[in-house]
Amino acid sequence: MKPIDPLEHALWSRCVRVLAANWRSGSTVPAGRLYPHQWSWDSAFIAIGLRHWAPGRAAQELRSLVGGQWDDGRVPHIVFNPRVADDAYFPGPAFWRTGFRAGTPPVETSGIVQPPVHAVAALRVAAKLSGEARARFVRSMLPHLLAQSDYLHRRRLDPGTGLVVILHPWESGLDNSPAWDEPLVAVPADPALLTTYTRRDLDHADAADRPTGEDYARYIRLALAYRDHSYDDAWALRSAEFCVADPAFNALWAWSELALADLISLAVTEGLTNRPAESGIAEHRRAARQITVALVERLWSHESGMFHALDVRSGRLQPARTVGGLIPLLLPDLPRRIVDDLVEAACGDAFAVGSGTVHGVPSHDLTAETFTARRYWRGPAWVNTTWLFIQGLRLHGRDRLARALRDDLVRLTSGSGLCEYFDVHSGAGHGSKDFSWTAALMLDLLAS
Ligand code: 9WN
Repeated sequence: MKPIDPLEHALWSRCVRVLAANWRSGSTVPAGRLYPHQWSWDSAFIAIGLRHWAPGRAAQELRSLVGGQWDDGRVPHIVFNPRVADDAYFPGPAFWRTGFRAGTPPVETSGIVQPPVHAVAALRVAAKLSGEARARFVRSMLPHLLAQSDYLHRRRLDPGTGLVVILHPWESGLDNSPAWDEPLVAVPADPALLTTYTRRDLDHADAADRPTGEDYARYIRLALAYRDHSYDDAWALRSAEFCVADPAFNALWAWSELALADLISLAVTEGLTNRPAESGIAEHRRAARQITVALVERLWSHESGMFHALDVRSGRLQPARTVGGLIPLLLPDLPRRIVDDLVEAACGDAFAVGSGTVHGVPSHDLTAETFTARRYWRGPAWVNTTWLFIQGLRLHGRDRLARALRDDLVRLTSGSGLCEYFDVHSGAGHGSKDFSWTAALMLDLLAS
């Protein structure tokens, strides 16, 4: 599996070294100092890469994450490591106080979720395991993944759109994306909150790269309100100040529903479950189709030729063009003309993919006033979102562009290191160095 090309071979070894260094007896931290716990969608990406080098570890990674699942099925966005000091990361366990709520696991976790990429990861990890190890892994993961899917359907679905909503920008994984700017105007930013709490991210990263103090004041307010209503989703769907249907989250949910159907099918074929084959498989495939239809009906914009976030409170489709609006390319049931438009939007002025003038897929519209070269999700390219877009390109037979993006990422990370994100023009790395999902997904691209 190791590449033969010397540049790719060297990159492979570097990725393995980063993943080995960020492993903490049972799971991987996204970055040693900035993110010293286990994060939800990070672990899915990490497992997708780890399976090429250490499939047993990839299985452990996912099992460790679902050890933090709540009784209602939510997979929390952080599973805290009890051996790490509470104030090493903000907000830590003392802020979320999930231990006081019924139905939470013995480990401390946060109370919000992140995009559900886990069934996709589990399916790919299962394919790398064999014999008893594979049987044990599939048997142990399936109930957790079904419960996660059930949670999203039962507790997070907005009946008006047929899409799930995010209740906090952190739930998107694209934290300070300009797609949330308008919905966040409705959330008062109280600077006094930042005198009560201390941000830890600024101890390890440049303030110019990270979300602003005002962003954080809003993040804290939203998290406190959810926490103080015992993480009750019925309350949140009615009353939370931030309630958004995000195209990326929903596309990843539909993608996971398809993977879940395939995982059930595998379990049935290999005699690992007593579930009646047809019911589960057909149900999850149908769910994926329904989500795709809802995405097209509710979040597609003819003008921009891409998907946009919907502020459920105001009913307004958000004008910002962001990478999240390109991620639905992952879905196989998209109408052909939408696939064509999405690829055209990615290759146009706003994202310039494939033009040779930018690296990866920019996280935000290059032509927008709100574009910034280095601030987190407001411009820079990230390896995970670029990797997701590559998966969509491959699915729809756009192999030449997929290959060009892959080769660009290989050159970029070989030159700038396995950083958290990159300036799309200069290629300079920002955020954390030795970032786990960058290393893991580069392993996956090198293996493909
Ligand atoms: C808040 C861990 C996480 C990623 C997110 C990324 C960033 C956290 C933060 O780091 O978010 O969850 O402190 O900024 O935005 O996508 O999962 O790598």
